Amino acid sequence: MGTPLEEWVEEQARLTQPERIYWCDGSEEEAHRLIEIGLKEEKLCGRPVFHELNQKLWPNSYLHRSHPTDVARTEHLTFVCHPDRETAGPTNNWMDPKEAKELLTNLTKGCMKGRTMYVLPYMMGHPNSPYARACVQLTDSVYVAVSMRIMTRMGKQALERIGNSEDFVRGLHSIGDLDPNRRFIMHFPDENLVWSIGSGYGGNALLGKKCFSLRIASWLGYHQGWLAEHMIIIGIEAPEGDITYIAAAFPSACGKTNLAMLESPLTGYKVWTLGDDIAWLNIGHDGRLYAINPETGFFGVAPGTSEKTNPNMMRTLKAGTFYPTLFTNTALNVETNEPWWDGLTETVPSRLLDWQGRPWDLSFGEKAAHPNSRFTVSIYQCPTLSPEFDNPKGVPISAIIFGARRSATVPLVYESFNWQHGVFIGASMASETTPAAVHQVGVLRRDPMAMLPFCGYNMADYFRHWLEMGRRMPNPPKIFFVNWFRKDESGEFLWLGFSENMRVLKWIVERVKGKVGSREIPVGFVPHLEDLDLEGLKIPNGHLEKLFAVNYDEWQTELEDIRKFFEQFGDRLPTELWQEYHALKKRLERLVRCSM
Ligand code: SAT
Ligand code: MN
Repeated sequence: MGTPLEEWVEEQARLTQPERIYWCDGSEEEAHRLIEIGLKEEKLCGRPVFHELNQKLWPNSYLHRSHPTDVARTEHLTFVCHPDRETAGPTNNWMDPKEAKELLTNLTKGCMKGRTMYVLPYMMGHPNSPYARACVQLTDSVYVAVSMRIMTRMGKQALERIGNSEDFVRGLHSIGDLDPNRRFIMHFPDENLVWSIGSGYGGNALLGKKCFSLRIASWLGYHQGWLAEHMIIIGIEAPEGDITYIAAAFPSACGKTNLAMLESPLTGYKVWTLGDDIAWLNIGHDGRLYAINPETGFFGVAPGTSEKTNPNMMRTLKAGTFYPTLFTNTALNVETNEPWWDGLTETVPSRLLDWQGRPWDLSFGEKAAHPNSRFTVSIYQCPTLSPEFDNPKGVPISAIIFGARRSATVPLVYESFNWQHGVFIGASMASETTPAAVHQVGVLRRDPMAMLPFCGYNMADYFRHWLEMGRRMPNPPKIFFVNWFRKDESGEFLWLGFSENMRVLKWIVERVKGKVGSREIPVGFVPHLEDLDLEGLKIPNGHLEKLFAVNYDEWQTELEDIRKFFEQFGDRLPTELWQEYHALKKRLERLVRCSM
């Protein structure tokens, strides 16, 4: 008899029938070996899994091209398999666990024939952290194995932690035949199990990420009194030297990574990076909210990343040493053997291969790099990495920011009146969709707390859990909302965005410290314009007013849409959210009466 882990691996091997089983130890030698396998042995769509990039300019960097249908998360193929549909809620795809397992078993039978099964033991969170979890993923993709070593703490420590116990999170992954009709990402929250077949794409295949650290972990957090959130974690150092920690939730591909690594244009301010995607939030003994980032890497959107927009990410990407850096579905500059994407350089290189490896020119009508092309890179290479990153306790959070991509309606920044109102703001938020998932891009959809695709249970219960968390904290973090994306009538962005977002962060920090006042408008508290540090900026006349304008008609449409969204939860929706809804409605009505 082996350990529960060994037995589980054997059982999965009997089902998937790999030619060999490779237990990964997370060492550097092994990383080289895995890259070699990807360069020379393992193939995807008839070509090697990795292409070696210019090692002088991009040390330890490799390009990976995915199957052309496998370029983003597939929300319609993602299921949360609770025993009953109600627990999954109206916003998740649901399948009965027994039925789901039957379906998956059929698809998985013999799927690794002739292939290698990689056994990846890894920790989400620092091994010394009381909040960390030990996990094991099985996969037949060397690309996934290398990615997981970048994104998680992989190797011996996880194995030691698991030892003889049954207590580890299980992930079974196979790229299958990459047929989108046989692609499923299934979660079994009560068993700490994720089963994913038919995709090698990040969010579908790196099972420690969205699948475990958000969908399953949110369910664990619901029962255990903590939160698993789609949030960046940053520390903002003020000129006095003190650091304010902030967690901020934005939907995928709305600039989380850029915000997490922002280079401050304001003298004396510095942003420290702790995470760009996922935060686990626990209430500490002192009653404050502490955040850890369970990951150790960035899986970021390449297009738009440049020396101008995110110099710290460019440094991170070029610092490959101990960990390799992967580029997925970017274009390739044939002359220099470098990765390329829109925005990287001012001029388009003369000879490019597109993301599928085809010679590209402007007449193609499609971008050379896929709009959701990505890099996978270790956080330890980030020059702004916070010295607190490996602190097992995490960092105390003073402010929570929700943010979305809204071309109209929503102000640049506002603060909630209190925790309950802040939960309403998060629960009712909406954002224009991006290429991070397979769906129509640019459509407005409700995306509460940026968790719509990632909450592993009924969102009505999730909102109640948020309200409850607030009640347990004597001084909960202040809650803010930001929108960098508001446009004027001609479709031009009203705000500069990128590093200039620091000016908004500064106001938020000063609010937290009680250093500045605010002005009440129907949706919340906004800055007195003179409190926003805009020194050195040339903002066209009238733009600031437009950034904070509250348009009654637009908010009526907004209220209507929120009502419809809330109604689908029926009686399960906490009454507090309806109270906040009606209070907002009243405040907006008062606004029209006053202006009449
Ligand atoms: O889900 S991924 O991790 O692939 C990226 C995202 O959409 O946030
Ligand atoms: Mn994300």
